[in-house]
Amino acid sequence: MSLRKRPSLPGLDGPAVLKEAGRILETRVEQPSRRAFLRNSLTLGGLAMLSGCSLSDDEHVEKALAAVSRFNDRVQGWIFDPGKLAPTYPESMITRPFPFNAYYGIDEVPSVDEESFRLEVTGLVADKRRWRLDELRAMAQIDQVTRHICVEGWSAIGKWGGVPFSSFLKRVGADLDARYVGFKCADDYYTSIDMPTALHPQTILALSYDGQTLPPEYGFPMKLRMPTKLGYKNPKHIQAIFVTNTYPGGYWEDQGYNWFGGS
Ligand SMILES: Nc1nc2c(c(=O)[nH]1)N[C@H]1C(S)=C(S)[C@@H](COP(=O)(O)O)O[C@H]1N2
Ligand SMILES: [Mo]
Repeated sequence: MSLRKRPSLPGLDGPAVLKEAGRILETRVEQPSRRAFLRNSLTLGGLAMLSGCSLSDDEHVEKALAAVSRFNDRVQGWIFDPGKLAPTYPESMITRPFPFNAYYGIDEVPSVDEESFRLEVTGLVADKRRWRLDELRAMAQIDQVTRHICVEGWSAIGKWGGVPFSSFLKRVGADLDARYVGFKCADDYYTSIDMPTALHPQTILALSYDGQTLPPEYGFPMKLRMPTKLGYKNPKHIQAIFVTNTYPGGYWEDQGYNWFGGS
């Protein structure tokens, strides 16, 4: 890492401090106390301050950011409490109209044909049968009013209904000890989540929005709705679900967004 020393902090060997900080943080990850560990959570600014250096060129800043992001994934995965529920709201607080967002405009929303649609389920699952939409609708449904938070600076409250994702994973005989569940979407979007979040009681394979069939712009035929994760982790237009131990990444995650993406 090329680091420019700050003249105001003489006597500090930046690279050595950085290396030492990294070593301490790595060992802390393995320690049992999550609370103690949280106090040592790190930001890039903190890293630069700690080292008495300014991160000077873009490539090295990128590398440092990627390292901090991977580190934060581990912290977030570690402190995620599978029993803790995200807030829910009364229906009177639903945001109307609910905002649309995608990496393209609303005129390019994919149209999926209900009759020919089959959900693909692959990877570490016992039953790789494809699912018709009405078969999913025949499973027990729940609904919830929760807040969707987008990193682009808006949030909105909506009501989604569908199959608890944990029921679906159990039904297809998924390996619940696998690390990841990945999603491929009709618009080429893709993302993946950790298994503890997949099994969280508020994670639903959503088939409806506000009591009606999920409209095209909000993700027909189905989206994964997780109030414990930021907007970009909630895939719309899901076509394929796979269970894997190989890190699948994601559309925004591969461009630098934090993979865990907790909200
Ligand atoms: N298939 C697909 N899913 C996606 C996206 C997308 O572009 N394509 N965008 C994500 C982002 S960044 C957000 S904020 C939400 C927006 O969901 P909404 O249109 O229901 O508000 O969808 C997420 N899921
Ligand atoms: Mo978003």
